[in-house]
Amino acid sequence: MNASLYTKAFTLINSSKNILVSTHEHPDGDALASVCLIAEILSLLNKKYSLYCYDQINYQLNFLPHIDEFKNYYESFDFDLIIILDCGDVERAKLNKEILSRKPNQLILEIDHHQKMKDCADLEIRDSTAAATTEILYYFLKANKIKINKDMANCILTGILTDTGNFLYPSTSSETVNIASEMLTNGAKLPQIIENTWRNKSIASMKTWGKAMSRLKINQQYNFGFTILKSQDVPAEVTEEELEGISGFLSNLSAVNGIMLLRQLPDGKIKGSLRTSKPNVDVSKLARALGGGGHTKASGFTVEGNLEKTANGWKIE
Ligand SMILES: [Mn+2]
Repeated sequence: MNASLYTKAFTLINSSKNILVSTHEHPDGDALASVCLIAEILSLLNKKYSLYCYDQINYQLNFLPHIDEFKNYYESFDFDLIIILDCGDVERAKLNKEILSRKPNQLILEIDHHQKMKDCADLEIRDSTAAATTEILYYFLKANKIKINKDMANCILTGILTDTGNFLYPSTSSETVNIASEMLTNGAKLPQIIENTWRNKSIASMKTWGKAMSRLKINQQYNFGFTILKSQDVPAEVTEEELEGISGFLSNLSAVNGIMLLRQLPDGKIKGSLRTSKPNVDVSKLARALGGGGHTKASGFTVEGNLEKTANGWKIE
């Protein structure tokens, strides 16, 4: 990554007066930790800022700094800078159209590790080889000589651990592990992060995971694992966040090219999650062909339709 991009981004932040920071809908640990980290920097710079997320935050990440500042409405409309984190596409933040119509007096800065979908950012820092958006933010801090405090270290480690499934996914590089180690030295609390992001499953969610496991089938032609969850399989008390790890866990299946989880959403659409741990397989190609996106080893899509049982599996009708 070109270091001057990081300094350019910091100059942009420094010259802005009212900043909106946002991330994708249904935010995951990395998305929230990235926003909290930027909020920590902005508060140290005494900047006026707001944190926005389309969905309400029910993730158990109360140890992250500024997490209680998230709003799912706008307190102001005159932002001169919008920072979008962890989104392949600005649209995934689902910002109000009015918020985005203040050009030319408003700029968009995007920092992300997904593959680019389409974009309208004025300055983009994108590295699809990074394991987490917080990994990119680590380099941003270093390039701008910002001292990493305990709160920032917790944010960076949370993003890395949640987006790599605690270093299980192939996106984990030696840099990822080195950064995590440095964050521990800087005071990040590993046990607290693990308790709140991994050992946080309810009985209802474990049983839902079990349903997905018990339906697992292998498609012999593609040597691909498939399973489904119908909407009635998922009790109302099970959150999106609790369902998040299923596809990652399924990718532990040995000797397959990858896995696909199809899940019927309450609104009737079907969400597909693709994972692979094979070095030569790129599941994002399939996700993109189906209108989705993501990473080469972990990607997803959403399609209209219904899950119907067939003689030897399931199909989308
Ligand atoms: Mn991420």
